[in-house]
Amino acid sequence: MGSGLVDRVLAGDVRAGARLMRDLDDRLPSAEVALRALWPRTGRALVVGLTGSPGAGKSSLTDRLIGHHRRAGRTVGVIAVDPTSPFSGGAILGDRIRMQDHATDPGVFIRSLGTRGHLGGLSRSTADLVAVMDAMGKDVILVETVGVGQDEIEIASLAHTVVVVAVPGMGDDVQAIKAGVMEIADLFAVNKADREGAERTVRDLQGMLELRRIVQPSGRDPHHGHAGLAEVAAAEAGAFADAPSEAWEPPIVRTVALSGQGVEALAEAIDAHGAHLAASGEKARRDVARARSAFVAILRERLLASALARLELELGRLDHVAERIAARTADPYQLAEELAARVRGTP
Ligand SMILES: Nc1nc2c(ncn2[C@@H]2O[C@H](COP(=O)(O)OP(=O)(O)OP(=O)(O)O)[C@@H](O)[C@H]2O)c(=O)[nH]1
Ligand SMILES: [Mg+2]
Repeated sequence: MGSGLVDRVLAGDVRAGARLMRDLDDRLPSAEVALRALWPRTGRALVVGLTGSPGAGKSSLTDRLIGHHRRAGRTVGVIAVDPTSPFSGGAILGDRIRMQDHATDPGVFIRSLGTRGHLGGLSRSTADLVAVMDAMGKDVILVETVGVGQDEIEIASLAHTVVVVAVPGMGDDVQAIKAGVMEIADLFAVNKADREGAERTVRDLQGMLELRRIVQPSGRDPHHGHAGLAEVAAAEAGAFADAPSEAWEPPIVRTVALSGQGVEALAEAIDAHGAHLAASGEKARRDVARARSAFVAILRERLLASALARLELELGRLDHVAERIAARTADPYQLAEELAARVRGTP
């Protein structure tokens, strides 16, 4: 493959992009080399994450948003993450069908991604796909993740803008929306607003946002968790010079993805958030936070792979070692420390 593939990806060649994604999925060393060559040419795309409970309408909204961006002349990449699926990098899931209208549009590139069994987890493999689509020249990358487990929180370290999709009738106490999800939301879409209970859902969300304001009176954006370090880095880069009032109030937009009602308002709110990011210096901060978590994910995968290889070499298969640990004939703390020391090169 070599540099030919890299050049074709940079030229936006769909088949080259798909090929590279497959190779990444198969963990081919050549794919990693290609990613390295692409890296300096990435960082241009705006990454928008959509998360929400299963069936909330994320794919339907994504489909509508694709239409919006295409009409505005922007190219779009879509990554539909299905953490329950073993398939990776292939466009085989139902989402593809839901976004069928755009399947033949060369300005739209859609991939589904399963993450089961990957050492680096969701963030690592999704970040790789984002990088490839970015290198392909996609202006906007929409990442759909089902709101289960940690994945929905992880989307915050991957996206510039996080849209949380809520639906009416999720229960009578403050929804099934967890505190962590409230914190990562830059915008709320109350989808299926054609259904009963939408106003109630909007009021619940308003109440939760009000609480959040009281808990965080400074209006500091809690996005990305590790604000401290990233903020320092952004400040050093001069991005934060004096932007004291960069507080962003997450808007709540009612949508009916089926009819398209409210989708323009949602798209405008997403654009407004993008403009806010740029004007406030927050974009630079989030870019640093994204780079940070991507780097840590790569590092974690690397170190873990080295440690496990070492383990196999010296102590036998992981399953066997686990059996010994379970039988209390081996000590997990001591084993882990010894392996870590060896990986560090300081036995
Ligand atoms: N009544 C109503 N139904 C909707 C609306 N939006 C989506 N749906 C329906 O809800 C179902 C789920 O929509 P999807 O777009 O697949 O939802 P999703 O969040 O992507 O689902 P998963 O990816 O499986 O978690 C489909 O049958 C849609 O037709 C809406 O605004 N109103
Ligand atoms: Mg979906």
